[in-house]
Amino acid sequence: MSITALSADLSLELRGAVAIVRLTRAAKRNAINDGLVMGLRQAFEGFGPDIKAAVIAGDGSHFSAGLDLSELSERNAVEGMHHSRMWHKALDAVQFGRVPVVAALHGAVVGGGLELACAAHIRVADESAFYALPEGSRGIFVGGGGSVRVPRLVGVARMTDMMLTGRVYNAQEGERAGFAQYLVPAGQALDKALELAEKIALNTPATNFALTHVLPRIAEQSADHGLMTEALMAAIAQSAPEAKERVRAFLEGRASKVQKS
Ligand code: 1HE
Repeated sequence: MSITALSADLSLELRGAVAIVRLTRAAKRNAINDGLVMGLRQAFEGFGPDIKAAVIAGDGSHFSAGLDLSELSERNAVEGMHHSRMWHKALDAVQFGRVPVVAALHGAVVGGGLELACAAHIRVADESAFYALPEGSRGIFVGGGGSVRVPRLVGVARMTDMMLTGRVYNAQEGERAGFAQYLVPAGQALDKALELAEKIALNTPATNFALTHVLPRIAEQSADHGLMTEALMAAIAQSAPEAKERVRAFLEGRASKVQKS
């Protein structure tokens, strides 16, 4: 186990094949400034083949208060577009990097913090979590990919309502709406996220690639193209020696059965 401070506001901890990326700017509620955006991109682009899954979490009492509003004031329109594109590249590095990412959520998951959470592949929230898009009331719009990722998770109508009215979803409502896939007691999000990441790290690389890179593309394709992409990916995955060994292990009674939960 080793923890490296990537900057004053971001750390990387390696636990076997799982990397934990933590926002460490608790005094500012993990508000995301430009340095943090660039640090996140570097962290997620920097994983080598030994890392098989990642967890993203926030120190202190909130996951993230979103964009650091103190950096917003002096930007003109063109700079604003570059700024948004910088977020897009960083959050694409989270979503389309080498490994599946599990977000461990607690407290405020708002604005750009929610956009970051939505770039992960699985979200685990504890009972303190709440979700909002205060951009609406601040007179701005999402700029970190929220208009693409949030509706895919919870639908256009919910996002529109959140931004028009400032509606806040609590942890239970957020899980029902689809923000989080797991809801756990307060203080347990990181442990649960790690448990899931350790499981994910044992999947074959082809399976994890298919789920993080191919499935979201299939979801954007026409049914005809999607089925063709699925056939290609299925053939690649099943031809891998690890896949053949796993199937053989099941047939020979050496692998676990699917258990009722
Ligand atoms: C901040 C930020 C921030 C806190 N930028 N400094 N996001 C928002 O509109 C959410 C704004 N924040 C909040 O509503 C609240 O801070 C929280 C609900 C998240 C937490 O409340 P609380 O009572 O625990 O903390 P606090 O006392 O409000 O804040 C503690 C410090 O963090 C304080 O600074 P201090 O020097 O006075 O101690 C706050 O100013 C600072 N702080 N949030 C800068 N966001 C890619 S586009 C995305 C667009 C957006 O994300 S817009 C939504 C921005």
